[in-house]
Amino acid sequence: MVSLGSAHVGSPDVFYEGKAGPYRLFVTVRTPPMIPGIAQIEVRSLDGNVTDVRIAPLRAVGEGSEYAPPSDRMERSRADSQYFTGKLWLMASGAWQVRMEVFGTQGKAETAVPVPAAARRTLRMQNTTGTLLLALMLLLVASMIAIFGAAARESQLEPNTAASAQLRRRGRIAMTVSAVALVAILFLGNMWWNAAARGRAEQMMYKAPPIEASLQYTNTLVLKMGFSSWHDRRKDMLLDKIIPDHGHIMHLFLIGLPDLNPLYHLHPDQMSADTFAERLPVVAAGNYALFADIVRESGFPDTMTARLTLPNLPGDPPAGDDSETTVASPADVKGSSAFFTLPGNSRWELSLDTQGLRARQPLILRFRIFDNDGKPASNLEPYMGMGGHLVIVKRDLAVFAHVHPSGSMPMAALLLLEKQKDSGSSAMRAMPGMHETAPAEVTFPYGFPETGDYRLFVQIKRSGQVQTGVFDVHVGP
Ligand SMILES: [Cu+2]
Repeated sequence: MVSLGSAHVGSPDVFYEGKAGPYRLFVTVRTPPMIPGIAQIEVRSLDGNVTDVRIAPLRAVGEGSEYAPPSDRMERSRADSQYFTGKLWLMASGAWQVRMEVFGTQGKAETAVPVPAAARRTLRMQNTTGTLLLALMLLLVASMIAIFGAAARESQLEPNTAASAQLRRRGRIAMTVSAVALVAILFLGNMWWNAAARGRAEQMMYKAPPIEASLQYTNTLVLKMGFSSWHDRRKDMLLDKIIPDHGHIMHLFLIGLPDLNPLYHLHPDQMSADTFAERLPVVAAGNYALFADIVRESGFPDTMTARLTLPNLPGDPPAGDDSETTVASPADVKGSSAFFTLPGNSRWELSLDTQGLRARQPLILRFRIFDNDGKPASNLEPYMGMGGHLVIVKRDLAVFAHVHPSGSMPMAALLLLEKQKDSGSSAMRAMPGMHETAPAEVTFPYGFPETGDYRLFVQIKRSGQVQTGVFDVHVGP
């Protein structure tokens, strides 16, 4: 399986919803596919009157996180005064932050959004540049052939005498030999260049570390991380150590294939630097796609992927933060809302701000939880410190994202930035994502990266029990 994105799989943009002082912001950072490259930033103020936003890129941790470069002023939309756009250069791969100063009628406020930067592809040479360079190369080659020819034919000629037939022949031979030699040099040079570019691209282009899964002692899943040259080159950026993200060193998702049913959300323990293990709960035999989320000390996230075939396994039902869900009838989202019914006690509504979903469009996914009698649920509890967790999988597995009420970045990365600030002004404290006004509501900011069919698994906790709502959505162009 190929993993394309960084924070997740195939979902490289960052979506954040949170407070900067008195202002509530929805921030989208479209990360550049090439590094160095330009990140596109969109800020929407959801409440309060914002007049000006200034942004600056900084490293997430280390020396580079302490000295902010001069900030850039974001452009305010003429049509929508609470919408701002801007661009920032990200000069190297790794964990970055976009620091924001927000000005408005309620004064100045600050916040920061973590942004993982990683090259996903290389830029092709522009056609005009390529044509120009090809023409220059041909001119150079033709000139060199002419020089070799002239040297062989005329270098020993007396002034004012014409070259003899024999000298002319010598000239032609020199031209032929030099032409063959030059073509050979160009051919071999091209081969060397391509090999060097490939090797370099392999090191520069982000790749999640490979992970190997095996079953030991009947039902213990052992995961061993492999070597990734991309990460190895970035040891200087504190990328090797793994830190817990919302209470767990790893979030492991097993998704049944081919129908994306069932879903296991597990939390293996770290046995050594590169080995994780989890005693599996009772598992039905089948093929599974495995997604393992970890966060590095710098706040840089990795989602490692593998395939796994499991036999019927005995075991206990999942306990604690672990959960399992097998859904017979997921809700099909048409238009702007859909209902999902969980046997027994609850009815979930997904409502969208828009009619239908479009690729790359930032939006807030809003889930409301009701009791059977139609009243808003009153027994929601934080689940791993937050109002909810959302797992997004594209049918063809090209996209996987693990999103939270604060956004698509790892919560551990958000906390790192939070710690850098001294004051309590920021609002990443609103991390739980449980809305005070509507306690039975959980929201997630996100943008689907491409068109296609997706499944959403929303996980919340009610009276000590983890529940999962399942919604199928179609994202149009
Ligand atoms: Cu989570």
